[in-house]
Amino acid sequence: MIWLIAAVVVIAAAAGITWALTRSKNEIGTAAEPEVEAGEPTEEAEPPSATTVEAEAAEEPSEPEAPAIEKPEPTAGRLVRLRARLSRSNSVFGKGLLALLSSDKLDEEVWEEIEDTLLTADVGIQDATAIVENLRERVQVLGTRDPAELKRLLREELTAVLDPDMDRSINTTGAEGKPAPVLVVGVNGAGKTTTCGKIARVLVADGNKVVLGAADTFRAAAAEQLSSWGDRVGVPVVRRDEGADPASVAFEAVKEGDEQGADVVLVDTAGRLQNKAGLMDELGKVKRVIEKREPITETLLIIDATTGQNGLRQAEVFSQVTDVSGVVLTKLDGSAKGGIVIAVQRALGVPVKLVGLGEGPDDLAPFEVEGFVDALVDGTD
Ligand SMILES: Nc1nc2c(ncn2[C@@H]2O[C@H](COP(=O)(O)OP(=O)(O)OP(=O)(O)O)[C@@H](O)[C@H]2O)c(=O)[nH]1
Ligand SMILES: [Mg+2]
Repeated sequence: MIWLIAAVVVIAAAAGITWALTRSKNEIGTAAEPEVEAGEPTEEAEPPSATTVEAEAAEEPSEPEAPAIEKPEPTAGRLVRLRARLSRSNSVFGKGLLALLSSDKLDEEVWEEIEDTLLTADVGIQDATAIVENLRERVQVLGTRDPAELKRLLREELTAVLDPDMDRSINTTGAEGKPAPVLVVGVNGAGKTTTCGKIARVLVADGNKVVLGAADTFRAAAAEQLSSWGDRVGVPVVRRDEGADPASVAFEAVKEGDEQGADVVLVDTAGRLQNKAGLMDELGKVKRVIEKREPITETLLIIDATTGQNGLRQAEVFSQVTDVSGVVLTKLDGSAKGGIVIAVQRALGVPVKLVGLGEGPDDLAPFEVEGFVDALVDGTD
């Protein structure tokens, strides 16, 4: 009798595994996943031999080992949730400006200080001058010294310069029945691979079928890093050995995406090579080769916000070889200054679409002008 009960327990556990696997397979909609291979249902469902039963029966009935597919957080309201992460230096900047604007006497010297504060916060010279000119004129016309009114004016000027009408959506709509290739570029260490992983999570959470392409073949660890992001949300990663041609990996990824009926193929690239010209040639080739199969719907340039104006100059080179359609500003939770958002948009003429606010898997938020300006002006805590 005991044998019979034990056998039933084992068969029930095996059935549990089978169910969990099938369920997660449907949820993520991918074909061959390493997690799926790990537990072939047919083998598990074999009637257990007496010895197996004995071993199993001696142990506590164990939980079925379902693959650890994570459920990412929804993106709505992320900027609000992560607002406290925005570097404290940003709220210091907002408060500093307000204090200056509320000075007893708004003379030439104070206006210069206001401009300096904007420049120190990484707002480029063109916008810093424009903000000061506009504020100055409006303060004079209104003749106001009311702090609430001054705050409103500052908020309006910062909002205007950030251009709230720019389209900040990520285009992930491919041609009819074809995957949308999204290319991710940027200098080394900017956060490309991490951002690919974070975006994949968001896409999966929104019900998209995603394939990742590890076109950074410069370091073996790069593909490994991307795979670990993919594994967490059950997204397959197309990768080749270190030193393989990045363009062919990118091509293979799009092909794989097409064959698997994926909605989006995210292609991670290298940020460093022996020399800059080589890297740019390579990126140009990656772009051309992908487009032999499908037009790229979005090219995201990843910029580390903490590198300020200097990082911006380096990033500009990338926009010369790829048609950058959006910027992801990472590490805004670090020592970055808020004004860099303004400078980036001005220099590149493309919108900041997403912001990275931490190393955690869901620490990526859609950039919203209003929420960002509120955080600057009202502080982050
Ligand atoms: N604090 C913080 N760290 C981040 C953010 N985004 C990325 N990082 C960290 O930045 C480091 C570099 O990120 P990667 O994604 O490896 O950068 P990469 O551009 O792929 O680098 P290469 O492949 O070497 O060119 C990692 O330690 C990330 O965890 C962010 O928004 N905030
Ligand atoms: Mg990388």
